[in-house]
Amino acid sequence: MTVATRFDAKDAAVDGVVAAMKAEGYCIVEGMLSKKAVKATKADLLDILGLTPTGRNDFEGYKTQRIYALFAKTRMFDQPAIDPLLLGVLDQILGYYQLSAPVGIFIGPGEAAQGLHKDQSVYPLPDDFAPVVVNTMWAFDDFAQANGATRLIPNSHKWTERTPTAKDKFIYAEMPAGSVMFYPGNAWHGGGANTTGKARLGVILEYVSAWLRPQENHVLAVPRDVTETLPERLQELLGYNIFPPFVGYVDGRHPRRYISEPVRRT
Ligand SMILES: O=C(O)CCC(=O)C(=O)O
Repeated sequence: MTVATRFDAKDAAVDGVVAAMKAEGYCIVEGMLSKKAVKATKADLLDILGLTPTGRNDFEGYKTQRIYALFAKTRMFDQPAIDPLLLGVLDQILGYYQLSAPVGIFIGPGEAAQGLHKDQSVYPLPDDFAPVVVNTMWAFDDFAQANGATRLIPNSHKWTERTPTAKDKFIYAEMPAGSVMFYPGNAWHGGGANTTGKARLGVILEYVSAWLRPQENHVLAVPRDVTETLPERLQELLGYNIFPPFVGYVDGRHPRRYISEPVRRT
């Protein structure tokens, strides 16, 4: 059965996105952000990029800038990170989850293609393990093959004991600014080469099952006085939550209680 892998946000439903991710290993939803939100977010990120170094290795990209500790640096993702469509997809695929790696990725002119990888290979799990990571790539420029649109091998999320070869065909996540590509952590993908003269801005909001450690330690990255001001669901996604029954407790209690209340020592 073929499923749709591209929707307009106004027609996108959780079941359709999950079906595409399960069948093909990705789903693109156009128009998740308004033109106004794209413009405002991009302006904020460009300010941050003014203070952000280029990458230190092939994976980060020597001509690419990456904004880590995103929730310490901008408020523009507080709502996108808890978007109802996104949370609905995460509820179905992961159940209990946290933010793992929220990262701005500005692929500069002349950058080479990033090596193909599976996001969940950072965890020592068998190849045929169920998805423990769901990633979303948010476009703040029109993504095209030429400017480094993410490349992904459809169906590769079903592979076990197999790695990509030169014969495998990619799709390029070509999509207008304001779109989002959803993909599971076991799909082979990577940033594309940028052969244009302009950098490409995207942001990944990557989530991981709550029984695993997130890639970035948000409890240290995001100052406590900032966390106090955030929506409760976002606080939970930044680590102030448990995996039932009590993984992640603090002093025997739910971590939410300690956002504004330090642990008593006596
Ligand atoms: O920038 C992209 O298109 C993808 C980046 C990526 O997959 C990563 O850095 O893990």
